[in-house]
Amino acid sequence: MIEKVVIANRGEIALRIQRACRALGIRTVALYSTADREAKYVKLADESVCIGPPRATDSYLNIPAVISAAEVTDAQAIHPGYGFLSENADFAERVEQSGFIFIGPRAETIRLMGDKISAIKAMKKASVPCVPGSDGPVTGNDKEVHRMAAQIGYPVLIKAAAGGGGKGMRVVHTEAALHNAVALTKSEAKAAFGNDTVYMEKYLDNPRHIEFQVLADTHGHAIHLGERDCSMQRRHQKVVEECPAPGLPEKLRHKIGERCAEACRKISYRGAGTFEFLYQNGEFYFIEMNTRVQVEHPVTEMVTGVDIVREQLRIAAGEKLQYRQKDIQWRGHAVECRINAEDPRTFVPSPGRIDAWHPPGGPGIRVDSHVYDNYFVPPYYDSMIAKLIAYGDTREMALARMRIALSEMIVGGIKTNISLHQDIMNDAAFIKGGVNIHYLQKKLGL
Ligand code: MV4
Repeated sequence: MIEKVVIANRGEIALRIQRACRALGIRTVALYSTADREAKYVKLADESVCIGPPRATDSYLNIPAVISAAEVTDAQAIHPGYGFLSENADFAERVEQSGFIFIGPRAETIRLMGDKISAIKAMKKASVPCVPGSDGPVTGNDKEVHRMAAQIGYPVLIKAAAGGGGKGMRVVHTEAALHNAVALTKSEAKAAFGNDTVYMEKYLDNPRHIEFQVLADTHGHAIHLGERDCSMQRRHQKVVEECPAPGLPEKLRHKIGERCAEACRKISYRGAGTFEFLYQNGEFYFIEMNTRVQVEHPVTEMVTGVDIVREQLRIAAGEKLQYRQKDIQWRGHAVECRINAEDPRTFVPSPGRIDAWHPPGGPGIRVDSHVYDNYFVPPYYDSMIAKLIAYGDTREMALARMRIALSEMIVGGIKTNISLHQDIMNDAAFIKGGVNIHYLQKKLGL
């Protein structure tokens, strides 16, 4: 087994990874910026290394500082968590070149999925259903581009190959608007990602966002852990996630999940991963793959009983998956509310000192958080301060527990979005289940 892991992240996920390490008898090295000097995850780690000043570019994104920390502490592996360096193929490559284990897929796989065109190509080849589209970059003269769009059918969506997570997209409704839309999206993509390659897809106007969790080991085994519905989002920031997706036929879960697991086997995927789909009119359309552990992984853990971070560590150590697909069972329902330090109406971040901290508890309640009484929320990073997860035998029971948990939760001294979550948990369409990706923005009147 790996003996010591560097955790190249902060906040709740640093603590979550640390707990998984401890359960496996692995020692931990916490990395921190000077803004996180007092953090709980730093105090609880076996060792800690300061990697720079508050700004992420000077600390959590500083590749030489992270690798040096692994060297000076004599660690064997680096876990990148989510965000920061987690999907940086150059980082993964340099970690392995420096003789450490990168706890994630091979650099080559991260690169394959980072380019959305090559990701779609690989998935199409592996029989994962994709959105009708250009099957490659949009090139050629206007006439050829017009023909392509007519073939796909308007409206079409122009997307940056290096994009993802919402940046670099443009909907086009008519042939007249096509030329300018392609030119504009290209120039935006060039500015944002240093790559002006774009591709075209049929625009789906009212989809749900449903993603499948997979695990793959280095012995050719891959399984899926079913899906999560992440449709409740605002400006590409997820607000509520749940497992399973309300109303999804069980047969369809097994069919799409097995396609994802088979795709993992075909590309020799390693570790945990997520296949992102749009789901509309009973059909799944692959859009992107995430090659990291995700914020919302706990809802899958609650329903399947699989510790996803533990499996990441075991896979990285070269062990075989300890589950076969037939061992995976989905029991009950889990919902996650992302608790952010922000104004619940304007969404403006609200950093500062938390002068009262009363997390909820009781049966079926899980709180993943790095916060403690008198914790100072730094202004430099993401505003998420806790993930509140409620489990129940049924969706109704999970939602009932979530409402009670939200009513118990007290976070003093800063603004939070707890009241927004209370509003969502009492929203008739949400309670019914199956709202689409535009629902929250419409509800908020935006
Ligand atoms: C789409 C789409 C509709 N049709 N692709 C947004 C982020 C990026 N990951 C993909 N995205 C979308 N791709 C087609 N062909 C709508 C979105 C989209 C979206 C997707 C998932 C979650 C939230 C979203 C919010 C707006 C648009």
